[in-house]
Amino acid sequence: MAGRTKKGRVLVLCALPYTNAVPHVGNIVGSHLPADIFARYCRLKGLETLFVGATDENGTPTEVAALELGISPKKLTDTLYRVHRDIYSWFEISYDNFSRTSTATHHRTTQEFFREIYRRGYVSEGEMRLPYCVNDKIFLPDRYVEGTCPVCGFQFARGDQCERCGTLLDPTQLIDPRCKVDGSVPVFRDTKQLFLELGKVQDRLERWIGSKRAWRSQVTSLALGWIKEGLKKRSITRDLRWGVPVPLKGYLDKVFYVWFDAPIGYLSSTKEWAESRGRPNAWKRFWLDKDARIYNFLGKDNIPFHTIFWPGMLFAHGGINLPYDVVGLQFCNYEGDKISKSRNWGIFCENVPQVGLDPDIWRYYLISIIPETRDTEFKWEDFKSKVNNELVANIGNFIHRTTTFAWNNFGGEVSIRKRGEEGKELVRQVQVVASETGKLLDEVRFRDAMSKILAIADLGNEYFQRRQPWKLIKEDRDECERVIHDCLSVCEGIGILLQPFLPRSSDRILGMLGSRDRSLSEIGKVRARIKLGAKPEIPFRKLEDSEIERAKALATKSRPVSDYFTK
Ligand code: B3M
Ligand code: ZN
Repeated sequence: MAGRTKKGRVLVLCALPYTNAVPHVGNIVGSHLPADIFARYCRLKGLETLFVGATDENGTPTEVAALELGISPKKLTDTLYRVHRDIYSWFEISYDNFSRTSTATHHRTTQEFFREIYRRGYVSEGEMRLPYCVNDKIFLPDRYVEGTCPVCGFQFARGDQCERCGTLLDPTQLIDPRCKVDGSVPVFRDTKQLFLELGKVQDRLERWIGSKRAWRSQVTSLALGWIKEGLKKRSITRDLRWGVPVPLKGYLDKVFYVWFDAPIGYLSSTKEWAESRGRPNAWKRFWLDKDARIYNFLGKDNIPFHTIFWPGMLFAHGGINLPYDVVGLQFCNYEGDKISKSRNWGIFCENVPQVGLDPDIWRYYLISIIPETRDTEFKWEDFKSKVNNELVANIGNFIHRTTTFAWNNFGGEVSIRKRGEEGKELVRQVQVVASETGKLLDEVRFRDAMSKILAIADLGNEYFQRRQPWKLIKEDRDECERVIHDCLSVCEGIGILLQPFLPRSSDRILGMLGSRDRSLSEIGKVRARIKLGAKPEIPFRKLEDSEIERAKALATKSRPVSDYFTK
């Protein structure tokens, strides 16, 4: 049922990346790519769809990275914003707006949001003991204090969260804390802060999460687990300079905690999109209208913030739509180990364009390793075999043999009066598999959905093989024309279904078939005449070992962030 109605409105959101690093392949498969496929699918289905994102530029991650590099936060974020934006656009991530949390609109939206939850009594004042580094002379951001997790004993737990057991932490809870910048032992100093009273929304959060039957079980169980422990108030301000200033007397020299303003970035980016379209109120269609569905895509380490903290903020504010689905993804490793920039282990996106492969080739392999339910792994051997054995040998081969046959034997134009019985049966099967593909995409299951498209190409290849058009052309030209027409209809269906996954290839294939801009509902529809739009070309080319070697040499070299700032 979910998402099958023809009319509807969908807002697709992808976790906002920090501007303290350049994205690696895990970031692409772990949020941007699945969010993009989903947004493209919703558009293809004819839903009113908006897909927005931004860079998460405030607070400690940026301030500390800038400190380490010896440059201003502004310089860092200006440069890295562009790097992020260009990488996502290279991978054809179809953001309708990709903004930044340093914009005036975002600052204003955050401050208004705060005023409202303050007015409604969800903010309290208090003292906090915060780690202060006497060497760097700053209060250390939570995640720049490291120590032993009081819950599971992990020795490298961060001050905001233990990466091993997922517990949300406060730096004071860490055993043996140390400053991540210079290793010194921080001193704890008292400072006045503002707190979000999460306890006041606990019941509502619990009921809300409990009602989410369609969420992935790992997301629901994580979220309910934290609620069971009891939600405590959480500080929403910091003693930093870089960020959104707190508009309250007594706190004017502080900024908001980055996890407070970052999710509001979803809202600000939508507002900016609306303003840029000259329809300043259009953001309300997605955030206030009850019919709109908001899908959040994010990595598993961001699940608590999207199932507890942000919804908690929304309950405190009232009137704004909560997420409809929180699609929490797992991690993607590289060749047997965790991706790590410092160990130079992984695929680093800044070099991927230089490799010279089409973005769709990357997308095809990356889709197969979207970490939907468990951690996955990037392996070059798989990259090559998936592309060559599936994309080239199955989908590509079927489209190529069909179109070249039509071109060579029928001048690229085939007509029929009526589909034959076997053709009808073939198309019926294709339609069944196509609707299964849609259902899987409704359930945000990308890998299974993609494999359904392979199944359609299998049906086509079997049909081509069985009907032997190369023999038929000599015996019964009309029947042969019907068979090729059937096969071209299947090619068209594949072209349409590929659109969310491999947008460029889909365009190219549909262009070749003379059938651009087809919608899902047109899959399998009889067209009396199919006229190819161009001389057939090989849709996908086989990858050579040398290309894999070259890709490996280039894409696995990480570039230090400091490189972007040295002349
Ligand atoms: N920037 C964490 C991250 O990049 C954080 C996400 C914010 S989403 C509102 O993993
Ligand atoms: Zn732990």
